[in-house]
Amino acid sequence: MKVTAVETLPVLVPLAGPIGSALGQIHSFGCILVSVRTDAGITGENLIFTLNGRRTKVLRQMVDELADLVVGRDAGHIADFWARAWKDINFLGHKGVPVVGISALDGALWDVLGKASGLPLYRLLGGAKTAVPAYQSGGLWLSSSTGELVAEAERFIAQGFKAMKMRLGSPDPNTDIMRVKAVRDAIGPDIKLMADANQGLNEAQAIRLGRMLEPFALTWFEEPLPAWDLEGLARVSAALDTPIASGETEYTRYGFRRMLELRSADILMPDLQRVGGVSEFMRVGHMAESHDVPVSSHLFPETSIQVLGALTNAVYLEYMPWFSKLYHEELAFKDGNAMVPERPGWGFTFNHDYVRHLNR
Ligand code: SMN
Ligand code: MG
Repeated sequence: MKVTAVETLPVLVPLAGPIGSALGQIHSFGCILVSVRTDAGITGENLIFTLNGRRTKVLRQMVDELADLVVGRDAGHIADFWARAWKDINFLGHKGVPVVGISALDGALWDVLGKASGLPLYRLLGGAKTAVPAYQSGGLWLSSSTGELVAEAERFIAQGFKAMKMRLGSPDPNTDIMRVKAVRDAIGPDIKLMADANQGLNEAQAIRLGRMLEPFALTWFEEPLPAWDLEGLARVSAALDTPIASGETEYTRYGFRRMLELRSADILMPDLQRVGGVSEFMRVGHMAESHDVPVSSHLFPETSIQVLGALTNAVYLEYMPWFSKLYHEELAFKDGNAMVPERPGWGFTFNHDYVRHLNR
């Protein structure tokens, strides 16, 4: 089966209302829908994006410019594509947009393989579990008042979630603590709670806030420091009892290898579009396994669930509803777990009736 074409379609996916995090305000997502077509009539799909549609065009250009590495080639030679692409991007660099381009094509090729074999990716990748604990991440933003946080947390429990994540980054750390306390008091001790600082702190602030957070039994304290400060992150991890989760802004096996060597984090959370696609997520997942380090996912719940379903050390799926309308299918949940789809490939296909109505 040969690849015949790569198509890229830009769409702007709106949010119902703006939300706030330490990364700034978010009102929409500039998405590139990627389709890899083959001479067997099978099409593999994938999605990459930037916040608020800013600089999304460079992502599209990157995928388009990598297309010549797959067109005319065997669609099943994914590792070969990856290795050739890695060499090819050397001049631009092995992080950032070039890696996002590789991720996009890698994931679409895996989707082709799954559809061609009639198997969901988690089975093709080895098959570890049929359900993954999920946490609701689509709320508890910095832009919500404490009252809104409590109401939202209660709504998440009513939806069936047994874990949820809130954002940190109030100008006064005491405000963060007051907000965490309000949510913990509302959800009780049995619901898991994570908190994400989105790289907004320095080392001293992170250790101080982390110590103040210890009584609230967080499942993890996420991205306390800027993504590049892996040594500082290791010191924060060592100073706190609360587990540190990080890695959503890290690239490839080389970035995660360094995190593992330094013991930067207790939980790694690769992002499918930054890590290097399905191939590299699995390499990182297995490398983490060899260090007895658990992994979670970052965004992209519809696709990430297939890689988590193939890793015995996968602990949580981040559930974020941002892109759910782009697909025909919906994630299914049971007892707070997301069920790994048994449909071929990703098990999720773009709904072009919806996509058609979105702005470009
Ligand atoms: C996050 C990522 C991207 C945009 C907003 C918030 C956050 C998360 O870091 O982990 O979901
Ligand atoms: Mg995060």
